[in-house]
This record gives sequence, C-alpha cells and structure tokens, in this order.
Amino acid sequence: MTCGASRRLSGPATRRHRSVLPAAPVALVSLVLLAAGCAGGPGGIGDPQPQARSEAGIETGPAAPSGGSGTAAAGAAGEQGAESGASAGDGQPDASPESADGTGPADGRGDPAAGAAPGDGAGTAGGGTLEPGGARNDGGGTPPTGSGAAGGTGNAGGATGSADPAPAPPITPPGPRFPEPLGVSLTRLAELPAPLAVAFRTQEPASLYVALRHGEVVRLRGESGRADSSAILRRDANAVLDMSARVDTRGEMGLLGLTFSPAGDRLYTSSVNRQQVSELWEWPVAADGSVDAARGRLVLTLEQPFANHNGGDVTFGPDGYLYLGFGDGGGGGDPLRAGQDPHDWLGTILRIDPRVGPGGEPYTVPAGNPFADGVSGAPEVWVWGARNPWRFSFDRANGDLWVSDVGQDLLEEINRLPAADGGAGRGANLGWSDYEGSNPFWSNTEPPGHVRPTVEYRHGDDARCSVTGGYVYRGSRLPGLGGVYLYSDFCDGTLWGYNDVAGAHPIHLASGAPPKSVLSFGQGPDGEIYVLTGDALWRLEPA
Ligand SMILES: [Ca+2]
Ligand SMILES: [Ca+2]
Repeated sequence: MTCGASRRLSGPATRRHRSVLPAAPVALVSLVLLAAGCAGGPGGIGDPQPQARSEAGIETGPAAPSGGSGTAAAGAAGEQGAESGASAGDGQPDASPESADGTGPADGRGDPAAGAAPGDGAGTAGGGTLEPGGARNDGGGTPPTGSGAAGGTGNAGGATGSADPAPAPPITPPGPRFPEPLGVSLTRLAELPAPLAVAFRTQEPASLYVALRHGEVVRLRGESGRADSSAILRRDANAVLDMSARVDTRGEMGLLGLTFSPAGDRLYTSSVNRQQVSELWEWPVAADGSVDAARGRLVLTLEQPFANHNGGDVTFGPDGYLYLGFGDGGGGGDPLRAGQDPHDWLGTILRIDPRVGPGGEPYTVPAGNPFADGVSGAPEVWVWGARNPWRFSFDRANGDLWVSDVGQDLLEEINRLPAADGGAGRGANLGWSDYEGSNPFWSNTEPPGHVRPTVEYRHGDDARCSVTGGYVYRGSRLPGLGGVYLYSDFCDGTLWGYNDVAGAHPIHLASGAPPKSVLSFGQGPDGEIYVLTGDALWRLEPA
C-alpha cells in the first residue's frame, strides 16, 4: 500500500481508542457474513470466554478520563497486513479532503481474519426461551367476522330486548393487526451488491441513494417518477460518490452508513479506511443531488483495533444532530473492555453537530450531551455500553431511539430508549460487556443504570445469530404494522416485528421465502420500509 501512512491528520479530530487492557491474542470469529452467508460454521470459536459468574478478576468501572476529543493523533503508521482481494491503489479518496489518511491502526493488534458483518458470535448456545420481549396478548387482535351490511346498525351480537338502542356508528372492520398474517410481501426493487444503507433527499422524490459496502454511493430512480412507489428502480450509470479506493472491506469493514443532512445539502458517509480507521465524511450536495467529491471534509475518525464491530450507522435525529455508532472495537468478548468505559468512543453512539464550529472545530458537541463537560465520559458520547450497535433508528412518531446491539455467543438484543426519558438514550448504558443482554458476561454485578433489552433472543433457538435492527413502521400501506418495530437477523433473514402488546413475532410473508442475509433496513420519507439483503434492495408492501 502506498497510501500515506506517514501522513498525519491535520484537520479532523482523531480519536484513539483507550487501551484499557493489554491486548490478548484473540482469534477472531469468522462469520463470513456479507458475501457468503452465515455458514461460517461454528463461528464463535476463539472468542475469549467470559468469566461469567466468577467472583474474581472482574473489572468494573470507568477509568480516568483520557484526554478529550479533538486531538489529532499522530499516524502510527502501521500498515496493516496484506489485503485480500482488491488492490490497495493509492488509497487516496478521489476526493480528497484535507489530508485525511494516515492514522495507523492502534498497535498492530490482531490481524483480523476475514469475518464480516454486523457482529460475530455464530456460536451456538443451547436452547432457551425465545423472545421474552413481551407476553402475547390476544386482546383486540382479532378482526370481527361477518361485519354487517353497509350502514347496518343491527345488534350483531343478538342482544335482545333493548328498547331504544342508540344508533351504533358505522362499523369499519379493522384489518388484521400484527402479529396476524397481514398480507405483507417484499418487492425486489433492484439488485445491488451488499447494500448497507439507504438515504433520501426530500428534494428528489424520484430518487433514493444507497451505500454499497465496497465504497460506492449510488443513486436509483423510480420508473414512475417516484422512488417510493415504483416497483422497479434503475441505478444511475455512474456512482454519485466512489470511495472504493479508500474503503477497506476486510472483516466487517466497508462503507457502513449514509445519511443526508435534513436540508439535503450535505451527505455524510461512515466508513473504515485501509488503515483500519473509521471515518465520518461530509460531502457537499448540489441541488440536483450531485456530490462534490473534491470537497469532502473529514469530520472525525476513530482507530479500530480490530476489523470487526465497527458499528458505522449514521443518521440525524429529530433534534437535528448527527448520531454515529461504534462497536466495542471487536476481537470478541470486548478484550479492551471498551464497553463500560464512557470515555472511549468504542461501544457507543455519539451525538454531534457535524458542522464546522464557530472556532473552526471540525464539529461541535451539543450542550445537552450527557458528558458534555468531559468529566464522566467523552463529550460526544450519547449512548454507551454497546457491543456493536450495527443499526439504530428513531421512531418518527415519538422520537424514541431503537438500537439493535449484536450479541456475543448467546443473546441478540434490541433496546428502545424512550424520548420521554429525558432525551432518547441520553447517557443510557446498554450494559456490555459486564452484561450480554440480560445475562452477566464479565461481571456478576449489573452496572448501575443498565438499560435492559426491550427484546432479546437466544442463539440456537433457530438459525438466528446476529440482529439487524430496522424501524418502527409509520407508513400507510400496511396499517396492521402501525407502531410495530421491524427487524431481522443476518443469519436467518426472517422478518420480525415487536410491539408491547403482542411481543415479538415473525412477519408472515404472503408469498416467497424470507430473504437471506438481511444486512440493513431503510425508511422512506413516507414511512415505508426498505430491506437490504446481500444482493438486493426490497420494499415491504401489501401482497
Ligand atoms: Ca473494530
Ligand atoms: Ca445490552
């Protein structure tokens, strides 16, 4: 590789993860996700086993603050090992911004094997309970049968004798409600290689944009003139943005996230570069949707100690701030103990204002952040204690934040962080790696303030192994799914839904088999839901 490993960052803040523990040799789980499906065999092997339920040797509590953000780290110049596949090229973005590469990998720890996507932990664990997310409540779920004639006011129940019954309102039979069969299907809109994120510009109803893992952002246009209702989407001949020479796709790395600013004038990409450094880029977007690749700006970076658990999802919240997720650094079992250190960006979701600050700062920290003063945690950190918050989303109806956190060997989890709790997820500790889901992992003592999962499921009950979070359905075409949080799993592909009343249940498709390798979800401006699989983009629609 010739990409400037000796160059130093000059603009953006670079964050080096804190090395809490000496590196342990860790054989990485190889889930072989994105490309090859979940046949990674008895994955899970090699992850250090937790000392769950052991009384001694538990590390708890955050360590002292480690220098605030904003220090540009010197490039440690470590060239990471040989790459499989694509040649490195010169590693420069075709775009290139203010000298943006150069931070070497942390200290050459672990040469990650090829693994892949959202998490690892294909390990099996014995049987157990499924979806303890909520008890089934059949009340109110059953549609009435034989609703009367139009306008009928008859007493359908056969009640007799009522002298002068008040006229009943016209009955509109409700359709089936989740979790009953809802007449849902998946429409295959376009074939795409490893699409990981969808973004929309409200100015462009005919288009949507997709991040492909290998580093391209492509625009697709609806044949009908609208992207949200066309059954077929056609991809522009040329990518809107091509970062493929810069993006590393080993392990679980790649172009992992994509979002537009609310005004649609800036595009943000989240990716991992060939020095194994996560990057958040900002790109100017013209009125016609074209991206000025020569004027990209690197907003922030984070060194990745391992090639897995990179998080990478990015979105704007209803508050107008940008949220960006990072995994625990990877390696399996949180060898760096990053999860319970809120000073470390690894294992967190950050909240920032990504625009250049008044003093030229590459971004600013909103005053309402839980650790804004940097004393008890890093100022940028919003949620912490995550293992790999692969996908997260806001409920557009109420602002709740839903975080899917990929589990280790036992439990996959989904966390709802209510907006009503003083800001959706503000300062929430998701518990990793003291806890995996609701089970102790490294500690028998539940960390203070641990937010337990809203939904969790166990590996080994079925083929599922790595949760892929989606969205709360707020569209109009599938009213039976109103208010239902939709998600899936990389290793299985069955779509699932959850609400408080019904609990968690599979979504029955009216036709066709469930997709394989659900990598991600998207939500259109109209609230309809897109499903991103290993080779295609789909939309959930009435059958
Ligand atoms: Ca990592
Ligand atoms: Ca958790």
